[in-house]
Amino acid sequence: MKHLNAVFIGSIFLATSAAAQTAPALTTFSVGATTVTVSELTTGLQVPWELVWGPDNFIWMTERGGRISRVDPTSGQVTVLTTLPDVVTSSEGGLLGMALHPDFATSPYVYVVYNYNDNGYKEKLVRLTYANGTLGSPQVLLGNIPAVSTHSGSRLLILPDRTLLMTTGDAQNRPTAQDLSSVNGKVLRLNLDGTIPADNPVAGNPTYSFGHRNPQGLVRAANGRIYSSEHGENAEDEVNILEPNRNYGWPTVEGLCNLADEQTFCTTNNVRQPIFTWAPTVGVAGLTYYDHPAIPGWRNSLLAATLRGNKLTQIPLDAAGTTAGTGVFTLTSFGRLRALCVSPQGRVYVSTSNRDGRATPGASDDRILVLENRAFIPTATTASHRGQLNLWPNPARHTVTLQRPTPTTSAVTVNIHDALGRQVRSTQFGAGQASISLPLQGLQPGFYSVKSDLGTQRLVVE
Ligand SMILES: [Ca+2]
Repeated sequence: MKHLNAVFIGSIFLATSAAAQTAPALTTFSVGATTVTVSELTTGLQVPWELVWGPDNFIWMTERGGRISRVDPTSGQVTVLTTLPDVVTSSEGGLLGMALHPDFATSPYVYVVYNYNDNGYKEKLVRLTYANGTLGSPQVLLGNIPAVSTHSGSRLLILPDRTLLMTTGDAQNRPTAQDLSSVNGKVLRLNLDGTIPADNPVAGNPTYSFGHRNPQGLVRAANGRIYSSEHGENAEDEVNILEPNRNYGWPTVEGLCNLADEQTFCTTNNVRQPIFTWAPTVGVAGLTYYDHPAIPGWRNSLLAATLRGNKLTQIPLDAAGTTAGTGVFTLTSFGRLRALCVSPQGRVYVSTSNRDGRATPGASDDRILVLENRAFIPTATTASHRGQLNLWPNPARHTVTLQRPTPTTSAVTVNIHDALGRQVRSTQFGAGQASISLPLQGLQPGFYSVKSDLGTQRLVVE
């Protein structure tokens, strides 16, 4: 723990002292009235597959060959944490997605998905433990997943209820996507110890949603909705809103339910159509959500990295998050783009994928690019916005989870007031606690204020 504390104390200093990137601009582009500057953070990488903004304010990165590193977002320096010895790369396979435990200070676990050999090519979900600057103690949470060198899915996302979503591909065995006895072609939902949550859609089954081909983007937005991007075959790539137990149509349906046989299947099976498609396909990979004042024209938007399309797509959302507007394409001169993450300062980090065997790499490939508004000056309002409580779900029905950005150092009271200002609930974070669940039974549907040391936030009870 001593080392971890040192990391976190260091990170607090970094977060408050980090100035704008000073690397030379490679190019700029406009988002409305904002000039976004693109610069290089790190070069000489080998197929960075996942970028995660960590609780230490470093970028945690996987590279497909098996390396996991922390990248300093100011200097770009790469510190290797481990190289997993049993990763087997093959075409699109290797070390893929990663997620960090939300209570990292007390549960220093890193979840990764990778391909390996065991009587054939397989895929597994492994939990690693971070200690003393390295990752070790591998624990397989879900193994022996059928795999081939393509269509392995493998994005990970931990939800505020402490369950883990994991996308899987159809491993080129198309019927598995509709077969609930197969873990392929799914979005799976697991507890953080690998067991199946008691409230999964089908008892004893890890399936959260099905009918997927090769989903490789996964993000939860501030509105509480979960979005996933998915590689189509030829005609259409997709962005879906994931809902429990919904069918996304593959292999009968690709993209929208717009062909005659698709329409029949969609009607019969209540298929959830994508909210956004690229036609023809562009090889959509990483997906993130942007809602920072640094680039106002990107607020409440999804950002998608595309491989074959060689571009970043901004997908604006409506207030409810259920409808996508017209896509805006940018960052078109850096080749294949695979992974991305957003910093609390509103910078977007995007990794190239020009050494994956499907492009002619430049001398500095692969690299992490920084996209930022260098004229943005954080205000007290935006600074406190970063330190808000995360309320999930919101709207909430039975229970709301209150999540702090960092654990408390001493007990902190949280009060909930109704629209007339009357206090209707009170609870406490204990010292060292970052997350609590609050039952909402007995509260009328409507708007409430959640008041804590982190300010006042609105909660909708439905
Ligand atoms: Ca279609």
